[in-house]
Amino acid sequence: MAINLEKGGRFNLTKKEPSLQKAMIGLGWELKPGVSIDLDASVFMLAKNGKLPADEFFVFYNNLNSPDGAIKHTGDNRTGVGEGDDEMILVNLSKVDASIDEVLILVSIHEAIIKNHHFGLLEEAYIRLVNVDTKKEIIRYNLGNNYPHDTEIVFGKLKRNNNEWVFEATGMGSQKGLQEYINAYA
Ligand SMILES: [Ca+2]
Ligand SMILES: [Ca+2]
Repeated sequence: MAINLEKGGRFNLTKKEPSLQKAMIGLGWELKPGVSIDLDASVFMLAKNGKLPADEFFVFYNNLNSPDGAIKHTGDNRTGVGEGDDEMILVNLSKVDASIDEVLILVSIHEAIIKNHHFGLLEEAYIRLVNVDTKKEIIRYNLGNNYPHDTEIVFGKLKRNNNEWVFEATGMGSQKGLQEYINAYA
């Protein structure tokens, strides 16, 4: 059984899943009837100063691999149609560059402002973390209906704590757009 995290909940992966090397972070969403929304998962790999060491450490649908080989985005899903994971990010924890302190996972809505789209139009959305080697689902965080007007959400973070990796279910919504995050972290 996976651990269900609540907003703000933390899970020490290194302590509780010591065998974990390769993780699959899956994002799934379902839409209310008659709605078509394109959600995009992006990853910001941040150094201690809270910035990207280089632009390439921003992994998204146009840059599918991080330079250290630790993060692989499996590609853009435009509709979210179907059950299960709609966008997936593969993380190899042992390859994360030593300068990286935090791996932040943001989910944003493509062309949200133009199309007047927001997370309130989603039936449900979740993030889950699976051990690739054992196929075991370790943690799951269901977003719930707490973001009716938001256009992007910091879903979760992997934080390096000395030599341990801790997953945090951040659940921080905003309405500023993906570009503002890029500006802040670049
Ligand atoms: Ca997408
Ligand atoms: Ca779906």
